[in-house]
Amino acid sequence: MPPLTSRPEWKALAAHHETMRGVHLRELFAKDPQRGERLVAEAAGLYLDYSKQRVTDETLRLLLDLARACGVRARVDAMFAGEKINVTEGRAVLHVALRAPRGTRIVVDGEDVVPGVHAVLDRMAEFAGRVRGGAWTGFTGRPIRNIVNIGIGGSDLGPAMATDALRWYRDPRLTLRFVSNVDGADFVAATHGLDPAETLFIVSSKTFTTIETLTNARTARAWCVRALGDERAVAKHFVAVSTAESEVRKFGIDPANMFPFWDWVGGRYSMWSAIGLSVMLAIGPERFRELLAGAHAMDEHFRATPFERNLPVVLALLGIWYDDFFRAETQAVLPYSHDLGRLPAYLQQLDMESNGKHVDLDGRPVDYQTGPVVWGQPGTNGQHAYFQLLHQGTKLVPCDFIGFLRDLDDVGEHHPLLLANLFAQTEALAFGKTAEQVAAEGVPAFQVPHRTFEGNRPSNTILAERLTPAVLGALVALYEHKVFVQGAIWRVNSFDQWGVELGKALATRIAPELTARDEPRLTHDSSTNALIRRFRRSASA
Ligand code: G6Q
Repeated sequence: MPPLTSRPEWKALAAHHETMRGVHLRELFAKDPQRGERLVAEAAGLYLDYSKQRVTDETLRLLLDLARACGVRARVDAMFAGEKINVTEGRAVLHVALRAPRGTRIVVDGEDVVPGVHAVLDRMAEFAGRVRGGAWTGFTGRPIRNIVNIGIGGSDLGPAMATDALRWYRDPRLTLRFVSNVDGADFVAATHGLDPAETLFIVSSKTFTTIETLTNARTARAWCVRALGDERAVAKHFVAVSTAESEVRKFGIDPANMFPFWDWVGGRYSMWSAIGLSVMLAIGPERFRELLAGAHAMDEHFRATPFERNLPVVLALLGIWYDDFFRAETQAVLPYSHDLGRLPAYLQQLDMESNGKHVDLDGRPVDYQTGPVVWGQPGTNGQHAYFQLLHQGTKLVPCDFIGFLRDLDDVGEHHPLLLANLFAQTEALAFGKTAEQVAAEGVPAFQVPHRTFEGNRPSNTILAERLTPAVLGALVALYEHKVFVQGAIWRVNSFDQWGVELGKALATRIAPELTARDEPRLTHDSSTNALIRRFRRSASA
């Protein structure tokens, strides 16, 4: 494979960028009155308007040429075929199998994995039915009213995001809480006001060795046993979700109360597996299956649709256009939906852990930008905070706006106002306001530059009819595949995360140095040594 930046398709894009840098969206819209209806694509209940992007038909053609030249099609086929495309860990990458309908065949190491997926889903459904129906009781015979998921990273962000997003579909009798941080404040806040006799903990950890999760799980066990006065209570108040049965057993949870998944499910791609148990408990098995069906609809669209109409491919290429050619460093995700408040954090992990890589698949350092910094907050709140920089700052920040045509809550006149703000922001970012327009409004001359908006700030608008489980599934799968396509073009392994290892290893070394009775001999740098001593002095004061 030739290095990406020496490919003719890359060079053509670089040359084209020179001609596009100064082109304003005002011009592009003026030249093509149909643009707003032409540069759109639709699939799995999602409508994507990418007309407010700084692209022409030529840009799109060149980007599609790049995708083809980089073998994106073959990479997609390899993923769906269960090939071990996570090369550094020797694993297949099959979150698509987690939402494959019964009867589909996806083979890994000679075994069709789909029946196993459905067997676990059926067990989860049976369990969820018992908990939701009151048949699964706590140690004292009381029904479960509180679910606390203990997990971190991929074993937390997906379910936490999805249970918030699907608030409207949740069983109001169940309280859902999430504990992730090793900061004890998280555990205290999550269990505040809960009755241990009515609380079920789901310990979610692929490896079951993650220090934060095990620390929180031990604290939870002590909290439960202290209140209920009997070790046997653990069997009724703890279930595990993991790939590591022996570790689960070691912790003291009966494997009969364990829901398995598989090493071909990456942590940040796992909310569709048993890691989604808290989601299923919250919204019920049927709605959970709708979530999977929505994701599957996006999988099918991604697998089978020509690239020019393929939502994940189009999103990915637009991202690369800004990231690599305009050198935009970040990507904002702005849901105009309060329930999607945690989506930006979820996508932050999905994107940054997947594509925050500095070497290609062969281990060679890359000489181009890989994944962007992903950030965002729900609208309209952000408008009263950081949108100033989006409109008038010196940085180019491509934005994804996400909204729903219909509201789920009927509480008055909120929804048209919410959508008016979404549409207005994309319009203001794209077209701005010229100095002439500002002056014509009678604004004093000294204020004119301050009140001018240069515009030409690109955004996507993603709309769906309403926020349903299926739409959420499609939306998350859209971003999963977008990240995949970008990783394929950048030739990075989007499925490992070695970058988180060093800090973990150092923390394991430092933790005993903080608590050792005798003064330890510290051999870190002078800064780290001084910080450790400061902690020790404070602890012994
Ligand atoms: C995700 C990462 C990471 C992982 C957590 C939790 O892709 O691998 O966020 O999910 O470190 O790991 P465990 O599930 O093994 O506890």
